Amino acid sequence: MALPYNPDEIEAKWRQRWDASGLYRPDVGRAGDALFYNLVEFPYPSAEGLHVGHVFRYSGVDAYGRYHAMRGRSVFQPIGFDAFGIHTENYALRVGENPATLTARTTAAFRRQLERGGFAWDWSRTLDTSDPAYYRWTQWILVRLFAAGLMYREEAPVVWCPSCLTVLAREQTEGDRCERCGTTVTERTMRQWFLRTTAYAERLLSGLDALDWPERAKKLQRQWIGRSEGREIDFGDLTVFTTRAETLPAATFLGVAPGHPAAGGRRPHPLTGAALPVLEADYVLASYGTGAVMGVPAHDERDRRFATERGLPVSDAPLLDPASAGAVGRPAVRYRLRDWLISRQRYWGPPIPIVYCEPCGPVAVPEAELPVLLPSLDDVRPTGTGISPLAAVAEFVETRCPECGGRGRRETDVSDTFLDSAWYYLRYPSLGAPGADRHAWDNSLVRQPDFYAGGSEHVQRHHLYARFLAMALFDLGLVPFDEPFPRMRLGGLITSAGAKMSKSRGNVVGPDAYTKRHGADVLRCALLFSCPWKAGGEFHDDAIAGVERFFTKLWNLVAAASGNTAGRTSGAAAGPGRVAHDGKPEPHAVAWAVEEVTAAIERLRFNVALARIMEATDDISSADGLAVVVRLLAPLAPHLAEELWERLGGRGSVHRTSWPTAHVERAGDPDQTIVVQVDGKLRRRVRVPADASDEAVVAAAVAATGIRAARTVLVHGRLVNLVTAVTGSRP
Ligand code: ANZ
Ligand code: ZN
Repeated sequence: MALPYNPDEIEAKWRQRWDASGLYRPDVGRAGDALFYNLVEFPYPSAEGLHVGHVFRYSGVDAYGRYHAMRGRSVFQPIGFDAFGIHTENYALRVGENPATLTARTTAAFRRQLERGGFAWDWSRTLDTSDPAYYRWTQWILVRLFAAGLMYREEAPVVWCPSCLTVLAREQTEGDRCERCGTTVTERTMRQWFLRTTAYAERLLSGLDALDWPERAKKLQRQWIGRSEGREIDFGDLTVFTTRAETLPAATFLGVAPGHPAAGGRRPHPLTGAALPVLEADYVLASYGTGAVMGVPAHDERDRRFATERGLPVSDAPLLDPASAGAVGRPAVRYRLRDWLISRQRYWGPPIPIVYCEPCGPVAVPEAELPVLLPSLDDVRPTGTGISPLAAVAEFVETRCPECGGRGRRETDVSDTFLDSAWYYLRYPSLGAPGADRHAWDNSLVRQPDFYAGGSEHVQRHHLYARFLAMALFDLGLVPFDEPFPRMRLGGLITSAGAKMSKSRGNVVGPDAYTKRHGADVLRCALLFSCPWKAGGEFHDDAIAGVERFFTKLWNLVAAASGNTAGRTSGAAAGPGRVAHDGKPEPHAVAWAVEEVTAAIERLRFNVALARIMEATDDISSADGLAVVVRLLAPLAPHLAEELWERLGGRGSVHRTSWPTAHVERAGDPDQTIVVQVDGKLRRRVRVPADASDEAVVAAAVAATGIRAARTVLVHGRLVNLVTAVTGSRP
């Protein structure tokens, strides 16, 4: 079914009006507490355009922002481009193009699609991490961290991707594979730059409790930080870390990481004096604990396997009792978290702003000399030698030492792209204000996003790095808060043909064909209708037809109600006071819709919101009722809602109207909605007469759930909790 309107025409018209009226350019400095900083992770322009997964994520975030605007907030919703980094560079290498020219093209394509989607982005405050005006400040952050001792260079065993030809941070592996390309990584010992994330391990962990984040995100970060309480026990000069000190009497060997200097020797047991062999074992990680373990084959599975392979003895010596186990060695806390390795032997990133000088050592580039510009280069391919292609550019490498003025050589590695994105949210609010080019951010404008929408794949990378950096910058007195994202939700992924979209699978679906044929509103709603925003799921073309049917019906209802029958009309009866087909007077359908849609949007359940709007529209046909429906639809289908609002005689932009409240719309409603919980978890809502007795409310709740409760908790007029078992509480 075709739409009764031309989406290209109508959507372009409204976008122009929004732009001309500055609807999405709030006065960040003056808004005060009314400001609602609505942030979503910005895209990597590492393809020719967006895919519908982006549109899905952004449609939800945009609907949420627009909803808050109608609730009276001054919504600031910026977007930019995470253009530097391996993502984009790998794509450039694959298509045989220079990353600089490629990025210019892909960024423009992304921007065009982001504009066409009808999102409320504030384009007066956008950024691109590969722009010198931006990465100057990424480098400035490194200079500050270096001065504070939070950035250091060290030779260490590091993760190497043999396909990306660079070292990686441990967060950027999945199991033993490169997060980017899926290649199995190897380990190399190299001299590299690190940021001291481990200095913040305890704060990163304890700070999680106060964050309004999904529990699964907190859990993932906790696991990644991996706090472990145990003891350090000395075997002569070799110290091991153990979480099972009581097994010490049964230790029959010492395991060390491959390459450990103590390998091949012997160390006497601290209790028995026996000389235990020190053996290299693959399962002992150099970078965890002390890099050495006591092998207790009788109690540890990996030790048992190793002992069996090597013909080592198994001892069943009795364990220490807890009291004496607490006397051996020293208490020790260890974290799985490692310092953040930020060196990349690649081209497309901000050069690490360090100069090496014989007498002075590594010296930071003075702040006034930033940015250290990335030189243009014809052959940007990674060398694989552990040295960045920038080393080939003599004019870049050779410089003067900022300290003594003597001969210096620049660092030729660039920094990790996750550093670019670890601070971008600090800069957005300051953009467009005077002096934006003179600082990374303005402390009178900087603020935490009120809402952050991310992806679960970033919890142990981007979200962790951003938290570390906020803490470090706070300690340096550079920002007024030490958590970046106090309130965060994770969006699900759109799948296509049952799988996550990827170029290698060939199942990437772009938005353009849909927007061209059906318009942005139809695509937004079809995506949001396909699956829950937080869970994600499969996008089916059927959703397009369903949304078009609904838009057509609503269009015709509005045409009929506004007395304009020029368009296609369904001939539906119009006018206030119409009684809906189930016998409920229309105002109740309106009040119900307001309640349901509000609750759904608050919970980011946009599929439910749309379904409720559709259901309610079956019972609504008056101009007043439809005006409420159009306002409820405005966050989800922003162009169509404007058009219908205008046709209904509404004044100004529908996006500047206030969100309908059930309280007002409910006037005269003889029913009330009761939330039904089972053991404290929301299960249903039931409608009961406003004057129903408590017994009748409980009976309705029991009937709706089929649950026989051991006990019920009733909040008059609002909620029934059916408790099925008595747990945790004493009688
Ligand atoms: C003796 C022992 C006996 C252990 C036993 C376990 C069970 P988490 O909880 O992850 O901290 N370990 C210590 N350092 C290691 C390293 N660098 N590489 C690999 N394994 C290492 O685990 C701590 C336990 O992991 C330690 O306690 C140690 O083995 C091992 F029945 O010591 B245990
Ligand atoms: Zn790789």
